[in-house]
Amino acid sequence: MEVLLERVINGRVLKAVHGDITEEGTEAIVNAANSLLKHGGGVAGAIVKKGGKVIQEESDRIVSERGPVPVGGAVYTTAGNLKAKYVIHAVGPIWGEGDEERKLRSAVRSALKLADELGLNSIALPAISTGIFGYPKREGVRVIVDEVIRYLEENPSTSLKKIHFTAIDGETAEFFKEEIKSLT
Ligand code: AR6
Repeated sequence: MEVLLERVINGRVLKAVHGDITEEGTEAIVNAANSLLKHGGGVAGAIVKKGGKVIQEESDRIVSERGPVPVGGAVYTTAGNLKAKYVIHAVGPIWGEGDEERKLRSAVRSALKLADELGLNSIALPAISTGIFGYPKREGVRVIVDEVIRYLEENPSTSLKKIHFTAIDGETAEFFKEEIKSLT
């Protein structure tokens, strides 16, 4: 885990982190999930592999009780063996399905809202949709960081004090760094 950049914006600490999100010590980590919460590859696969099958079991229960999670929505489970207390499963769009930016913004916002409802102090987000779901990386990162900033501006009483943008691949981590650096 390497912190590439750290900045304080509006009293909130934002960090660009190069590393595995399953190693994060934040209270919640966000998963880049699909609507059925079938955690296959990418971030989702890593979370279930390291966190244990309880995460998939809780996810299955949620979908069987409430139905699929809509694109742009988020739900949470416990985090099994991970350091985090919660996994917030956010469903981003698949590139090509249409209206992708709005849906990606909505997925980010849904995750932050849930974190607030849980009263959490810290959260780590991956570059939702920019892996298996094919959202162009540079653009996806811009949208994710921008939506977090908007959320913080619109919700000054948020419990969130620390937000990590965590990417396992160097290129995406650099994009997060550049985006945070460019914030005014
Ligand atoms: N830590 C941090 N970042 C990671 C990690 C990790 N352990 N693993 C991958 N990334 P993806 P999506 C980066 O594919 O595009 C799954 O099958 C990766 O390099 O995890 O939203 C789900 O079940 C990329 O930049 O998410 C869904 O079906 C970013 O995280 C589908 O994939 C997101 O990549 C979701 O696809």
